[in-house]
Amino acid sequence: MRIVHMSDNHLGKAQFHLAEREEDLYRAFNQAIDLALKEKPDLIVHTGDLFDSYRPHPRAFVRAFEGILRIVERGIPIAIIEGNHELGADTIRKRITSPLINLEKLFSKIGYGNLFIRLSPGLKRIGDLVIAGVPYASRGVRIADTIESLDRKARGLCNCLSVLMIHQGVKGMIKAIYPEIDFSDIAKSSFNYTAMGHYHNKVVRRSGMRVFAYSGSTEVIETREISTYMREGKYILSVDLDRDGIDIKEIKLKTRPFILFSEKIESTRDLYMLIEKLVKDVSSYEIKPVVMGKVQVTGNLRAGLPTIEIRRALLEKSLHVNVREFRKSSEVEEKEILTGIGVEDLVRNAIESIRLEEDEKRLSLRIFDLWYREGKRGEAFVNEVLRLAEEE
Ligand SMILES: [Mn+2]
Repeated sequence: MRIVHMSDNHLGKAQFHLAEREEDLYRAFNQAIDLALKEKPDLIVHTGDLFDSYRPHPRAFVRAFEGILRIVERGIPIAIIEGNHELGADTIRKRITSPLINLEKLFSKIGYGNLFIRLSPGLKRIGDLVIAGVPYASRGVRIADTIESLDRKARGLCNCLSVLMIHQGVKGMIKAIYPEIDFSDIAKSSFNYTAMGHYHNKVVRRSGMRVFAYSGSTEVIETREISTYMREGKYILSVDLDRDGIDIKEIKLKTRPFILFSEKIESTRDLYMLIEKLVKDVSSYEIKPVVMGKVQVTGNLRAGLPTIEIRRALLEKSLHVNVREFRKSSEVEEKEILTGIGVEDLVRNAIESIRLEEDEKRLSLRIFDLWYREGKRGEAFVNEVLRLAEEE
């Protein structure tokens, strides 16, 4: 039995407000599907954040529909769960809504209701395989109980191989920026393969005969992914599931190159040496790269000169150039940029230091969570804040 695991396409996101980046994400999604189909899988599992927003632009919705149609038209089922990005408040109907519900209706209408499988949460038997899926649940909601109950039902259904799909930050699997559940919560279940979404870098962990894996996103979604992306790239996973064991093929996607740099500059000579190096680097790619960097200026170079000169030299051969200039090294800023960790603590400490009532502090943190961890922006953010205020 072969399944292909993919996740986190974030369709509709236009990184850096660039149409090209929106197209890049569609391209990566379609490439992932092409490569998945080549594997001739019995099933495709999608672990959430297909869309970047719970109210995606019709363009993103159509692209998603067209891509998934290519899967189901071949008679291949796709199982999917909601990620945090596709869950939001419908303030008129006073309920949580998701664009995956609309996709489900559409596929059902055109006769593919049996092949487009949304688990919310739920369980489904496909031949000799049982798949269970739990959509994203925010911190505080205990999903361990849901997993345990699905595990029990799966075992009751048949003596089959089984797959669990979740969209959570699992402590013990990732450098926990957002730990939401513990590894023990999933390890104590009996699923053969646990497919995970939410974390955008690939992580494959074996434990005896079982495998727990994040396939990672199909493109660079957040800038904090860049350094890992430059070393490893982006993937989908082709999983050969067998009674005797699990074989995993990591299939690399061909995605837009990124260049990340961090340099200290003392003189104009340093600056032009850096530019020369970057120009060479940028020119070595077939596809125009995105360049992100920071320069720490220590000498008496004119403020703004490095930024202007680097941009001018690279712009033609790059899709996007983002250079930040620092006069003094700021330890906090540096930490934040290098690791992406620490932001939550910084905000938490800041909120703690303000004279607020406990419930006000809690609400402030929840609002910060919505923005930082759950990725809610614009109207979605406002709707969620209104809902929270109503609850409190
Ligand atoms: Mn995601």
